[in-house]
Amino acid sequence: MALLPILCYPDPRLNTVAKPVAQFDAGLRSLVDDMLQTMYEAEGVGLAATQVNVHQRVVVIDTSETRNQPLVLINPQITWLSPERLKGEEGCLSVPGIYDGVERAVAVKAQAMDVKGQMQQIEAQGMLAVCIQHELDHLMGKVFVEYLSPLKRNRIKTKILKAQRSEDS
Ligand code: GNR
Ligand code: NI
Repeated sequence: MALLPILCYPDPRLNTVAKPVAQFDAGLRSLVDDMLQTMYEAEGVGLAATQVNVHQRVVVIDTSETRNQPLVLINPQITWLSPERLKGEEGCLSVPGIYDGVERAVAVKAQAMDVKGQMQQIEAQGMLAVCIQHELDHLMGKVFVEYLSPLKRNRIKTKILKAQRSEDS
């Protein structure tokens, strides 16, 4: 197991579109283990492979209180989005310290393989529904701040770049 470094917005590698996983092999199992460890260590509810600079359709999620109910989504697809939408506060491990409102479908249906290549059907609402939409956006190269106004986004960019400069020096 290994902790993986998380890319930080506005790193352009976060805009890469991920490719489907073709091989359900030991390399995939090891990536999933490392992503789970990285997500738990960072105290996130989800992590997309894009965020650790691996451009394959792999997502891990755990929205449980107890942090012991990992969900592994390989090649996930959303098959239904509820017409009802709600704006909720989001954060992202790739945009540290920033929280803002994003409108999302309140419920989704999705299908994805597990780490063994077995198809699973998922019906989600609440935090899990938000998280699935947020993580699938990452796989398409989209970060939640890209839903915000250009003014807010530029303020966020400046704030993060400043913070990084003071860490570097
Ligand atoms: O840890 C996370 N919390 C969160 C809160 C509200 C909406 C979405 C999220 S996902 C985020 C982890 C992350 O960045 N996943 O990509
Ligand atoms: Ni994120």
